[in-house]
Amino acid sequence: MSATSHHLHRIGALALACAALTLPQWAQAQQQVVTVTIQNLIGANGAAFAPLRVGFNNGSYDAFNLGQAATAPIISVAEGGSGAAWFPAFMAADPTATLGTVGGLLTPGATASMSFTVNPLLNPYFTFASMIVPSNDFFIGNDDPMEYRLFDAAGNLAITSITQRATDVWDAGSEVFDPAAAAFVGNNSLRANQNSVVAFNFAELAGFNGLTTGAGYVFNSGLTAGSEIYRISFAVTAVPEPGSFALWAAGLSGLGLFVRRRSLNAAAMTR
Ligand SMILES: [Ca+2]
Ligand SMILES: [Ca+2]
Repeated sequence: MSATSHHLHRIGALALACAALTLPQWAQAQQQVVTVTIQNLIGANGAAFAPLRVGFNNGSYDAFNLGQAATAPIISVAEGGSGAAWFPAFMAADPTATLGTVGGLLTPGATASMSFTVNPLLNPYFTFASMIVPSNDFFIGNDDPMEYRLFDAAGNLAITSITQRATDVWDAGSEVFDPAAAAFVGNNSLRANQNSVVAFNFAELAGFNGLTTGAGYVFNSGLTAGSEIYRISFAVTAVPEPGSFALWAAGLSGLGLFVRRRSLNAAAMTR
């Protein structure tokens, strides 16, 4: 070993020792693989749902409030089922959140699943949003970003499922009710600004009854206030780890991989 490489080796060992001393709490947490399963509980010929946009997060991103004008990111979900504005806004507010999408168009009775690797201490909260299809600007989602604390303080799964009912359906208040202008069943260029606020509303879905949906069936809302419409279920398996120090050391040499995975995640989000 030359004097120079010996010196570098010493610096490297020192850096690792310092890193171990300053190891942040989140880096010590056991990563969990969370499998999210979604089910459309609505009866045949009822509403479908756009892909579910999800975020495992620190509870800081709040896209909408009951009785207030919807933000642009939640409008993009509610009017078009898109995550193209929601994901960047979420990431800007909470840069270490784990974000993604579950499923495609979820027709009545259908299910879909997706798995995410989540740090339960860094991102204990779960936020979701999905457009109801057909609708002008109806969606499901959590108003309070801290409503669903998926993991407790010890990192254990605290919620196994979330069930949404007809009374949980939101009207974003951004687009006037008009089946002829609704995305996927009408001419989207005809839509008109509603200039209202976020409110509960499932009754207007019956206004689509008799229309042929994009999925090819004749729509019949069939909902009453107590109808269960959607379930999100969670199951976890721990990611095997060789010990937190080894993980941290591997992390130092894997920063390039981390950056590459972040860009892959970003690519996945914009689908
Ligand atoms: Ca809110
Ligand atoms: Ca509306």
